[in-house]
Amino acid sequence: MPDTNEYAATFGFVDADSDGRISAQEYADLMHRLGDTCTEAQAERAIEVMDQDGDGLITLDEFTAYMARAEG
Ligand SMILES: [Ca+2]
Ligand SMILES: [Ca+2]
Repeated sequence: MPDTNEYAATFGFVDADSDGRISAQEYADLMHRLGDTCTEAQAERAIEVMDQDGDGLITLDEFTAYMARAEG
């Protein structure tokens, strides 16, 4: 059973404007805050990988599903 509360906390950290969705811009901003370089194209690619309904935004459900898969 994955720890969904932990995923929710991480999601909230990335979701800077707290609208319940992670955009490519928010992802890129996070990478920059972490001291990583991340181009807009790289951020969009990362979002694409997690995005299940193709709206270009990551919901908590999509994020949790991705994290659960990533952790096997
Ligand atoms: Ca957001
Ligand atoms: Ca989506």
